[in-house]
Amino acid sequence: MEKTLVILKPCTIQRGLIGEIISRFERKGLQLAGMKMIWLTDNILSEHYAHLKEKPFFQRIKDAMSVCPVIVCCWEGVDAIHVVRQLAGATNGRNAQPGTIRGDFSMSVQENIVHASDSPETAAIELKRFFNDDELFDYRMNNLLATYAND
Ligand code: IDP
Repeated sequence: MEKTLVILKPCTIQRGLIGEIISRFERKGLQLAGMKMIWLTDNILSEHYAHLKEKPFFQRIKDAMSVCPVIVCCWEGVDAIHVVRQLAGATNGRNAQPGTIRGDFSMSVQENIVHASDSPETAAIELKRFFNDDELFDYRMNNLLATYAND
């Protein structure tokens, strides 16, 4: 099992898409291990986007990520990091495949709905960046199919 970080970006909050996007991950069969709303600071954004600090759009993405609070989530499942990246789609919403989150909801590179960790190493670092240990939960999902079989 893997855990991965997803951030619902300010564009998602502003467009009223929170439920729609969370539902994509839920319906896929990922398990929610943690979720909270936070306002990202310049410090945390500089750390989070350090790999882009030489890019001309570095300040612009930091500004865009702090126009309102974001929702950070931890999703868990087999191959969760890869599965969530596949669900998110290509970085540029205009290139992302229809059926992916970015492909269905974004016409932009910057305002592309979600952040998703891109490797096990990054996921471990990013989850620590945004969650304390006691904000992530291990629990068993009820096996509803087994329950239905007894109806
Ligand atoms: P990813 O989010 O698909 O992993 P990264 O290359 O890590 O892509 O870029 C992080 C974020 O920076 C993107 O999700 C996007 O919001 C923003 N970004 C990346 N490239 C550009 C660009 O060329 N112009 C504006 N924003 C960009």
